[in-house]
Amino acid sequence: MATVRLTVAQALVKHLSAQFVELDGQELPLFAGVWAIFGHGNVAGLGEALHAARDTLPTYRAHNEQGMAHAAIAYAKAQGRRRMMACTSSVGPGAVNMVTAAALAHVNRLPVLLLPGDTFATRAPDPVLQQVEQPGDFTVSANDCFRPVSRFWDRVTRPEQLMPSLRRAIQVLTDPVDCGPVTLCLPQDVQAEAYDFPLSFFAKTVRRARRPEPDRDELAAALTALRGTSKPLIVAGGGVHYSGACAALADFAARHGIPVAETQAGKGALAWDHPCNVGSIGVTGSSAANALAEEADVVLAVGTRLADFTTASWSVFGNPAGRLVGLNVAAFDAVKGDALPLVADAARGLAALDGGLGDWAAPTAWRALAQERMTVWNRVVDAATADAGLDLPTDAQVLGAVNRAAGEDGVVVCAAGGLPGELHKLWRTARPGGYHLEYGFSCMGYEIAGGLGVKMACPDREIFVMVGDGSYMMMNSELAVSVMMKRKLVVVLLDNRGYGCINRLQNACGGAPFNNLLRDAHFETDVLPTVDFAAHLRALGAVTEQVTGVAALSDALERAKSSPVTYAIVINTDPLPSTKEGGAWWDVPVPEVSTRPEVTAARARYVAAKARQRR
Ligand SMILES: Cc1ncc(C[n+]2csc(CCOP(=O)(O)OP(=O)(O)O)c2C)c(N)n1
Ligand SMILES: [Mg+2]
Repeated sequence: MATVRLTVAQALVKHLSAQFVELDGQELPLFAGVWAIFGHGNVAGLGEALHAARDTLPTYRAHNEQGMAHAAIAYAKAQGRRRMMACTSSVGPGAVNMVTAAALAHVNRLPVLLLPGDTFATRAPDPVLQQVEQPGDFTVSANDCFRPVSRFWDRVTRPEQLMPSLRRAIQVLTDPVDCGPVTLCLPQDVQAEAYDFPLSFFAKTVRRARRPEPDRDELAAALTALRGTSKPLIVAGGGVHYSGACAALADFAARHGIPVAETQAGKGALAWDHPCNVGSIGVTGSSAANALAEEADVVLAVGTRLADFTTASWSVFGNPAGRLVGLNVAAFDAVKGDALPLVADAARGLAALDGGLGDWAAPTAWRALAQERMTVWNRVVDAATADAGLDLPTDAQVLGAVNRAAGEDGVVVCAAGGLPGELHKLWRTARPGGYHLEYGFSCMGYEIAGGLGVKMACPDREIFVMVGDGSYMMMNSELAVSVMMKRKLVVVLLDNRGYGCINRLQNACGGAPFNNLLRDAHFETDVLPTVDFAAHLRALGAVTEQVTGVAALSDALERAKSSPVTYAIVINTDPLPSTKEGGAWWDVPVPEVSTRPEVTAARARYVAAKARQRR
């Protein structure tokens, strides 16, 4: 057997470099790069290997391990999970900084290869700097924190373990069902250890996405359910995008006259003005989609996790005789809500349903009702997103200006705060990929780092990162990376001086204004200090301006678009209003007893709403 003597780190890098993916007839490297922050746990081993391979597998330097992992995850999402990145950290704090990002990737079913350094396999110098010593179990290290948030986890304690471990890692990362974060922990001594690896381990491999076909019996049952319906509704989730099924879904819906509602991850599957698009569904849904969901007798859920924001905590589907059909590549998701499962790739499943339905179409009255309701909703969107000339505009008015500036090709990126709800309701997406929301984990601090990853995946599209003051404060350091790497972002920072959405939620639950807006938090200065976000953004390297009002914002956005470099605009907004129209209940338990009458009243509303929850 022909072999080559390499360190574990060198073999790992060589194996990753040999992985390719076929995309639109083109062969491209599966791994677009490796994000790295070095420390003693990876600089000598992996650092040396990455340096040698830097022409084929580029290494990128970040400022925060969580941030770099966000960038990698956003890259994979924007690539429809077809291409991805790896992230390497040192042992200890650098490693556990990536745990939050691992959880984010796990929730969103997005591939990322995490390569945290680990403490010595030999244990010779223990305890090493940054080692978490577990007196009762010497096999435990800080990296065990990744176990519950990894789809595959391993620790490579001997060189030859690398081979089965990496093969499984790549399988998970490229598997439509298992897809999620993979953590391979690399003890720092093992990284540097050499072994005679078989040459076959480094043979070029080209992968194509696996597309499971539906089972014949499941398909028959789904077709029976659909043919018997008079009020069908499709819920489009992220799986539609990952399957590349957006155009197929648009055609399917049009041919069979079925209205389509979109989840956060699914938004943009159909153009906003496609005749079948009835907007978003759920807690942050359009009045049109939610009213249709209330009546629908069959809901075809395509590629969705059916998270609580989509199902309004299982209160949005109101028809007692209604039935879900779960078209999903993962059986785990396909059976949620007691659905009739149709386990398949979304595109293949839709094609099979299309063939089986023939020229069956939903009754015209139902289609007309959907369009009428959508006309009403479109007027709501127009009104909510129009400039009202306020010095402290609403989030909706700000996003209206950004949406107009973004045009058909711009991409909006966001993750947490009041914005995701407003964006889900109101943003008009012209084509797939234009709406990039991380709303599975809704992780504050994803926005800027995520925007960077999206820009790396879509260099020709203008990226509009919309971020609240709170989320910006949580993590902003990768902005400097976007400047350094000339990956231009347009950042719009909405400063409402606090956690506006949680303040509103607190209020809705009867709580006193407390610890959310900065003015309601503990401070000991005579005057509440303000944060100069424009100065901060400028310090990180962005061309920055502060504007007042939406008209000035629109002008600034034009300057931002013509800028070759990362451009940030700070605008003060009103923390209190949000779009009242549309939306649905969200299960957030209110205290059963309280001395506050507002809480008691909110509890009564809660109990009434809870009664509508489907069990
Ligand atoms: C990492 C993280 N911590 C806490 C939360 C809970 N949370 C959700 S939104 C939010 C406030 C966000 O503030 P900001 O970005 O200013 O947006 P706003 O609510 O003001 O629109 C908080 C604390 C979260 N989603 N993520
Ligand atoms: Mg805020």
